[in-house]
Amino acid sequence: MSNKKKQSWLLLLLALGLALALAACGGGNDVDTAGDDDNGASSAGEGTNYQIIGIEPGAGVMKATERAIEEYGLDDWTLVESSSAAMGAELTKAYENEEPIIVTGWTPHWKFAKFDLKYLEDPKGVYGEEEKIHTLVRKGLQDDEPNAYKLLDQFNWTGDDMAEVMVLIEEGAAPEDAAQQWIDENSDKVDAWLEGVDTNNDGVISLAYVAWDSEIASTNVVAKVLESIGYQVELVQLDAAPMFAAVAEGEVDGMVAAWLPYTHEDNYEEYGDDLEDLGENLTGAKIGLVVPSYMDIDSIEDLK
Ligand code: PBE
Repeated sequence: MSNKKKQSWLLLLLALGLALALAACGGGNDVDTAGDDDNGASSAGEGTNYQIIGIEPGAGVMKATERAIEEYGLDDWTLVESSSAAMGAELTKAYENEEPIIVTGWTPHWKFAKFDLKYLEDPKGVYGEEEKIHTLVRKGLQDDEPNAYKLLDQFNWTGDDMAEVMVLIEEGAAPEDAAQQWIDENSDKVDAWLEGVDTNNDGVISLAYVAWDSEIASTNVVAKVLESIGYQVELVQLDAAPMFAAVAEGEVDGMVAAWLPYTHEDNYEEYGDDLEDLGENLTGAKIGLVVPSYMDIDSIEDLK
């Protein structure tokens, strides 16, 4: 090798070494939005007071989170009971201030349209996999109200459809107005649900739901369509288990809010034999722990 060549090799090595040294120092200066120290895991705990912001007790995602705390050994952490609306408000406040927060989350949900968020990886599979939302009706509905039954059976849409209604509500629309707007803008889909359905009815149909943002959206859309074919509709707001019980006991006609096979597995096991499952109305749903993307943790295991 010529001297000149040797020199340029040396220079290259020096430059490489300098770059590596700089990178090593620079790491510590990164803005750590998840907390004060460099370790994303413990800083997430300190930044959030070791609290996971939950929703209504009885929701499947709450039960799954209690299991996650146990299975991942998150002894320092507490799951805070709250409501879906309060969880959304806390997430919004934290996000606007770029503060760390961990919530029990699910898709479809307006929060993913509004914020840059991520699910924490769940290597133990505590939260299950892809969920489907099913329509369940009371036994005997088909004989009593064949047109309501047929519409409920034919109701199906996508996660994006549902999220559109949720975003309208989040932005201030009354649920029934958001539902009507979506129906007006998606008449092709609604027409398909009404195929072969006689539109001249005069009965009363009652639907049970829980005040989860996703179910407020779907239940109001179905209610509006039922009204458009002559029914009077009663919406009955309950908790998760009583919602299943109400359909199984025939106290209400149906619900469009059963997340299966994981989220409501225990409710379905308890009440499934006493009701009629009309199958899925939405696929690709999901539950889990959700954090803003600016937090530097990626897995539930990082919380330990
Ligand atoms: N959710 C919304 C419910 C199902 C629909 C995910 C909050 C639950 O966890 O039971």
